[in-house]
Amino acid sequence: MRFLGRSFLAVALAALAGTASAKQTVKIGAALSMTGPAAAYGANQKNGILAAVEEINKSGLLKDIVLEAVIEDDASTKEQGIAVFQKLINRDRVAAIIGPTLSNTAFATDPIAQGAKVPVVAVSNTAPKGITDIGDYIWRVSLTEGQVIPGALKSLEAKLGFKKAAVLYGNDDAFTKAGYDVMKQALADLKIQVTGEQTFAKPDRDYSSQLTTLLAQKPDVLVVSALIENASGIVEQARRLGWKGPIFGGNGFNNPALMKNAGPAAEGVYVGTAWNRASTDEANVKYLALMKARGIDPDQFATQAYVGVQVIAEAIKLSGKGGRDDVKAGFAKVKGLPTPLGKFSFLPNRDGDHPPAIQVVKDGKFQIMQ
Ligand code: 1QQ
Repeated sequence: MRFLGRSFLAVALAALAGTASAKQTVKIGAALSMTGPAAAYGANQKNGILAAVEEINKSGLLKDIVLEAVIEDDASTKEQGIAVFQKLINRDRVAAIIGPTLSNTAFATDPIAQGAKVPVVAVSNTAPKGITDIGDYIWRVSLTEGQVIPGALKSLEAKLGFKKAAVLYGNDDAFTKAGYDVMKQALADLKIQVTGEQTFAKPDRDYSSQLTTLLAQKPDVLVVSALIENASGIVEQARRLGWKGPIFGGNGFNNPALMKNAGPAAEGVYVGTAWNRASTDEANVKYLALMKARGIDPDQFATQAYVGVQVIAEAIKLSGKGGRDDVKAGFAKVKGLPTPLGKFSFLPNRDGDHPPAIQVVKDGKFQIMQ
């Protein structure tokens, strides 16, 4: 009897194990800049992805489908980005790829995914032109500089009343150049006079000659398109040269490394952002609590990466299956999804659509401008 009881238990356990193995694992790849000049973004993006995957698996949203994140380092370079995409596509056979971190890398990697019919979700590429144009497998959660900067500069001009702007931008990166194009057009549309323009390159660490020239032309605002490693140094050196006025940065500035590296010099830096961290929407409040419980103080990049996973999960839910074409078909059906970025939908060109905001560095922290 006792023996029988035991074997009954064994059968019951085996049946349970059988149920467990009926679960299907769907892999989501991510190509993130964990090293190189964009490493400060990648670390935050990884936090967002891991939190979302765990949360979705726990919620039972996808019933028998379990998500698994496969995160690789794109090293902030095109070459490593390509190698990582090939691995995720051919070896890991992921259902979708989040990333790569930089637009500069995406222009090289995304054609590979498009060719292999693997959906990509850009969560931090903001170069307006050319990303989703790569093809119908390329989708984007991150708002472009074109969706954020003109409105942000308009609100700031209304608040601060500037008439003359000096512009500094990186000329060796697809994002910093595209951001500059948007800034230039937005300033022209607002009839703000550009007193001068200067450039730098990613390896540069001394911007004093460019800044000295720009500041001598007596602008009212300094407008900068830079990745974070350059942004912090530019802000710090501008203040050291005596600039007390406002600094307006593009998306590259949306990183707490700005305050960490530039310290008090970062006070009064304004940045257009895709994430209103102060939003009292239920999805944002829940997200903030979740990240707090994980010991993470999220930034915009963590939040966009979190939403990237949410969007993929929603697409799988809407398709009922987790194959590559199921995910792609599901994206087209995502409408008004509640996310920490606000209600999220895709536009007909596969770019993301949700409300932007403006943040300013105050008391060592990003604060949403009301
Ligand atoms: C891009 C960006 C960077 C600031 C992202 C990390 O927006 O490369 O498009």
